[in-house]
Amino acid sequence: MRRRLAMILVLAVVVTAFGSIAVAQDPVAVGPITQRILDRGELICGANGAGLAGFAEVNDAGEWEGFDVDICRAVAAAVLGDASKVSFRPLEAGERQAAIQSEEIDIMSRNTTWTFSRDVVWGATFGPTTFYDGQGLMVKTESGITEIEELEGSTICVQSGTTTELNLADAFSQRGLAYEPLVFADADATWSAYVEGRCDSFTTDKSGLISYKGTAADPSAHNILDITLSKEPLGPLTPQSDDQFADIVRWTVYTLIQAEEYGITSANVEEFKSSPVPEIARFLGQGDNTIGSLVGLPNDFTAVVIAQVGNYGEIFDRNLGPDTPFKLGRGLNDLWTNGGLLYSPPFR
Ligand SMILES: N[C@@H](CCC(=O)N[C@@H](CS)C(=O)NCC(=O)O)C(=O)O
Repeated sequence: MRRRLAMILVLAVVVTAFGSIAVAQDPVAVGPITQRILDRGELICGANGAGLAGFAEVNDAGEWEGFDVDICRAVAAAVLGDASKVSFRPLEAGERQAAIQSEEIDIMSRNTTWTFSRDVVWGATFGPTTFYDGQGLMVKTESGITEIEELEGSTICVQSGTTTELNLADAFSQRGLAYEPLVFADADATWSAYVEGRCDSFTTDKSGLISYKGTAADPSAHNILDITLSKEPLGPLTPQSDDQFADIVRWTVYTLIQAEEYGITSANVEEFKSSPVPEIARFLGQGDNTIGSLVGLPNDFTAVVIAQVGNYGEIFDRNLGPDTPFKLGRGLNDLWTNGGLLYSPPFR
């Protein structure tokens, strides 16, 4: 009797052990934010409310487009297999903290600077920087102003709820310069006040200045001073409640960067899928390689993202490159192999 009991016990242990092995081999469970996205069949992305040409705006066909928009589309392609399944929520600068904390959005991709206090106080998880920027100053060309020192005693239009407002105070006090800030809660009012001549200068991220200048009635009437007041690393962020979703966002951005480094584009990704190079087969989740399945996604999510949205360089060129009104150079936003700061950790 005892022996039989012992046998049953041993069997039970073995079954439990195998059972747990079987559980470990089951697909990885997804976290709460990813599950919400899968359930509603749509990613909710916080975007620039006023519209920032080149980064986020609604085009004539009523579709959102731009560099920041494409980052959300890439995440939708990774999670849902469809880059079009995104609903955009316009957010003014001062609405960002509440949007992250209430989790009314799954992700924010909205010219938002990664700072210490936003990271720890907002309860956000920042993904990799997608656009290395810095704050600039714009003046009317007719003013003849070329140096920040010439703005002593001037009025400067600036938006509240931004790093811009804080950096401006630092930059002028460091130089012992007096100025009068004219502060607005929304971007268009800030810009209009400057255009109407209520301010001598308009300040924001240089990407924002280039965007406004590019869409101004007469771009040559505005001059961006040759000075950078701050570091503005812009990128996507998510609520802190789902580490695994934050991983998905992080590695989706790295997918875009790594694809550019390998020369994999939306046009050639199909051919690359049969590449004999082990690290490329692994990156694209081909054969026995496990990539996406480790974060609960289709194993080849990288290939899906690249096919639907393109690599980082394609996204940059499409929205900001030589064929756009902005004609932005890559500068710091180039691959590390070209002297820029874009560097993906290895996919292994
Ligand atoms: N990168 C800065 C500034 C971002 C920002 O909000 N810039 C303004 C001026 S271009 C903007 O986009 N406003 C649009 C809006 O509030 O709807 C930050 O994260 O605070």
